[in-house]
Amino acid sequence: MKVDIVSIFPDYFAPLDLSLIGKARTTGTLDLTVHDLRTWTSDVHRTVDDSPYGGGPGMVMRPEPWGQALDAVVSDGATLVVPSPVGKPFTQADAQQLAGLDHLVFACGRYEGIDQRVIDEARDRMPVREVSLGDYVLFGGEVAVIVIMEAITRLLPGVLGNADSLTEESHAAGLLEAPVYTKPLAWRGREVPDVLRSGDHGRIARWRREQSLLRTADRRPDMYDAYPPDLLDKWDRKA
Ligand code: 6GU
Repeated sequence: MKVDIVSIFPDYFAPLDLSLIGKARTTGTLDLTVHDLRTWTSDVHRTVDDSPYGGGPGMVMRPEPWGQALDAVVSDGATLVVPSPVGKPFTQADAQQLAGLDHLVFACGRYEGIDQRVIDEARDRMPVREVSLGDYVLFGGEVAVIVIMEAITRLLPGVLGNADSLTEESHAAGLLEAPVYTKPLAWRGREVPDVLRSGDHGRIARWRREQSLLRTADRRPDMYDAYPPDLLDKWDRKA
């Protein structure tokens, strides 16, 4: 997969050299380039922002550098992703869809956002996804792009060592996962639940399923209510 990120703070993306994203880049699974938006300014101050038409606080990103940047990095078949607090909520389903594409371009806005005409013009030329991470406001799209790239990269073929992780995850989709434990058996007076040491794989699966349902009902009633009833079995109805 090819990825281009355009930002006025390229240094924000240093973490993308690390860990499994770094490895995906080294092995060639991920071809990722970070671009400085100011590359596409022409004035001596390399200006990217100006005051909003209609008044109000803050600054808006001017369209000219963005137009030139997108002209330079967008290919035929690219999808533009614009992280924004006014975007649609970014979900695991979005991560799966984006992970199946050949070329993603991320446009990182700062200040009060990017001049709307940039997004409107891009929509005439390519698929555009404005996505939000949640109902809070960040300084800019940079950290959101790192989050989105983590969600996508772990879905790329060969990135996760244990293919079972993704299979189990999709099996449990729509519910929160059960709690997990490792050694030692007893720690600060707390023991690992007996069932997990029983060796009874049926009982263990049933216990995890019940914990998932209880956790989801308690912490994410919205998710619990949206869970498709046909995915509940006769045992689940007790939870
Ligand atoms: Cl994707 N961007 C910004 N700037 N703020 C956000 C966000 C994204 N998601 C939640 N808040």
